[in-house]
Amino acid sequence: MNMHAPLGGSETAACPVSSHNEWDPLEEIIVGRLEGSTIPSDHPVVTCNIPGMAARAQALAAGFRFPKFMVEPAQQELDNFISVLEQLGVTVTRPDAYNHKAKFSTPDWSSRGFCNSCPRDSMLVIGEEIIETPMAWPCRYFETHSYRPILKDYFRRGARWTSAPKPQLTDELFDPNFKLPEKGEPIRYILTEFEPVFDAADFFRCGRDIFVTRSNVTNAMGVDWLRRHLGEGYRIHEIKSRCPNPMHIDTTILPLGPGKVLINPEYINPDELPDVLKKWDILVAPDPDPIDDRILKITSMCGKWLSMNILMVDEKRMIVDPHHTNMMRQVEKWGFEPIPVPFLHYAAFGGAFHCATLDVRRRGTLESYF
Ligand code: ABU
Repeated sequence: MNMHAPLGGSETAACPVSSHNEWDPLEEIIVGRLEGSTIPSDHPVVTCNIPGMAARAQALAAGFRFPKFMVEPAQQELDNFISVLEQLGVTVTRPDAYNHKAKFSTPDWSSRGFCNSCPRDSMLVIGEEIIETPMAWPCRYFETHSYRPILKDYFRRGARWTSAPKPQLTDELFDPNFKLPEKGEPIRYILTEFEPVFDAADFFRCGRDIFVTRSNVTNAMGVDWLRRHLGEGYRIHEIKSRCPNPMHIDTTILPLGPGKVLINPEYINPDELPDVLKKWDILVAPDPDPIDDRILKITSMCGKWLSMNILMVDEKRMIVDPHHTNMMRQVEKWGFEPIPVPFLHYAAFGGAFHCATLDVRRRGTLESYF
């Protein structure tokens, strides 16, 4: 690995926001923050997606700050991750620290906040535009406020800045009879089609083609809103996932470069992929290495396939957790260069490398790969 190979260069785009896919050489990235993190609310749209033990523990402590024993090791991992990115020549931008415990309300409901550990969810970068997403978790309603200084700076320097319609998040959006599907039952979602909602992390970008999985935070109306907003220059393809509690595409399927897509064999049936993706090399993710540490197991907000939540630095180099030796070895066999960065404690705050970041600038142009 050449940690010091600079990724920037004389061809840097004039617009501070410019990113068309998940693999062009990375120039600037927003990395989340843990200060002020607050245990999310016990609203059904939250608890239906958190693994059993963590959901039960969190329901008891909703609205309290995350305890030090969870924050401190995750913070150390985050600091190291940032320093690796900087050594790779990437500009790292951070949101403001924010008091997520503060209570807020709309005319219909009130909540405390959550955290800004995962910028991947609340903002979607499409070329030179950055879109604040209409998120379905009430405790994330004002999450982008901690990024507003960054967004205003990008706007002043020429980026397009959009906010999707702010959802009402009233009871009509949530199916009161929702139950997670049992094995063999069809996948169903807690969301109705009352209004458009989506998290950016339910989408990935391959130039003019954008892929999405429906989930417990992204409904069909949300996908339609984005499709109509982006217009004819883009095609949005829906990917069918068998995940029983879907939330975010990046532990289900993720492109690693032009012509290469990593799939989770539990959730993706390659025969059911959109036709355009069937022409690509389908790289089947190896089994995740089990995590035996009891605390990590109990506190994780995520599933075992977080092993797939990697960040491409360019078409060859990727940031991977060294715990996931199966993944490290497999990607090497496929010709990639894994950069090991320990990050398991971050799962308690919602994700790993892809979730914890938002690649705002990658050196490259808008292409059609299909
Ligand atoms: N935020 C991505 C985590 C998804 C999962 O738990 O698999």
